[in-house]
Amino acid sequence: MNEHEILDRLAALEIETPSWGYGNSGTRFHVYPWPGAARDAFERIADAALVHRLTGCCPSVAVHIPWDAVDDYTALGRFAHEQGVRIGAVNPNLFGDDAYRLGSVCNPDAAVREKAIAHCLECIGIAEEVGSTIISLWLADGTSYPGQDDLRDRHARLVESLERVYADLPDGMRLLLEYKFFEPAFYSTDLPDWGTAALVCRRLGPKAQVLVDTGHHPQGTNIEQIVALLLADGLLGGFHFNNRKYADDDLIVGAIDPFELFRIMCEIARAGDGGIALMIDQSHNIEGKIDAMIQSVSNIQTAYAKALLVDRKRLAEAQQEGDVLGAHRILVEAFETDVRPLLAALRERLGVEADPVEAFRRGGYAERLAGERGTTSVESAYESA
Ligand code: RM4
Ligand code: MN
Ligand code: MN
Repeated sequence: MNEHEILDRLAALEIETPSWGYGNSGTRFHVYPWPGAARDAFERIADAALVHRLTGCCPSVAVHIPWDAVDDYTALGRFAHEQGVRIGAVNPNLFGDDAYRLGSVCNPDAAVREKAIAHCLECIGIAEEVGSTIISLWLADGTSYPGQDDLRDRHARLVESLERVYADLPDGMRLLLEYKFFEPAFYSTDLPDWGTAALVCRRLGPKAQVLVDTGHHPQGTNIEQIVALLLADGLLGGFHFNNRKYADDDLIVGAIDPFELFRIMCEIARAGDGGIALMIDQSHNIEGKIDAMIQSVSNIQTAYAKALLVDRKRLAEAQQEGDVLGAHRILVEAFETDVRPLLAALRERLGVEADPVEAFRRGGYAERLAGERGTTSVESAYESA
């Protein structure tokens, strides 16, 4: 690929940001309020729009319902549009309600399952209203003790419930199923891994695809291989970027392991553009929200630029010849390339500043937002919504 083609591919990269990344969040120990953090759905969308203005590549924002619930979704969609962004994935929240103690769509109580299904159907309606084509589902369902519930029955309830949701999807809308191996359940999780998610998607049909989140795997998992296999089977619907050291830490993308991010982007780059909903799913507990988000965007672009630089022809030859070290060196050569000039050229083309994090920091945005919104104390991670 020549530099022009690489720039075209880079310019086509779109990264969604999550509304919940702009509000206060914390650990289960404490939430430290951030001055100027967004307080409602409109402010969260406004912050996402600011990230888009500074980066030129984040034109959509994911919403979580009911965290982002409003009376008038058409107005919310219009507000996003006026701000220069659109509403992306609609995420039904199936864990933030007392009824879900034993699960949502897998709950042994049929009435709770009905409630969960009804919420998903409501979210499909919201997605239609705001012009979104993605319902993104992560379940907190699982059990914490052996014997607590029947594992096969739970799986059957899962499929049965999701079949109802799937049947309601209008043409052009996709259902993304996000798996996670543990937490909040600690013994079994109903959608624990990509294989289970893929099996369920196969049962549902072509509008259901798997969503991979970096932090949702056991230590040492080869995430890029999962991405590669799902792509090969047309089953990768979305990817949530973040970074982790221990579990689902939701740290700034590429902060801990930029080489892993590069390896994942190599698979995404190989697949070509389009089709995969790429989103940042991180939460900021001790750092500012907006510059952390921009840093993540920038780290993804860096990794993608390096991935596009991989000399695929030479790599394929080395692989074919069985040149183990040679092939490895070709990959690492791309990773070690300084892509800052390339990104500067990209940003010039996108009409944004060469260093968007610096542009945010120097632009007085944080001070203005802190002045307008003040500092809101919150009691728990999700009460900011
Ligand atoms: C989950 C998962 C989902 C996100 C929630 C807030 O761990 O990553 O994508 O919607 O957190
Ligand atoms: Mn996620
Ligand atoms: Mn997560």
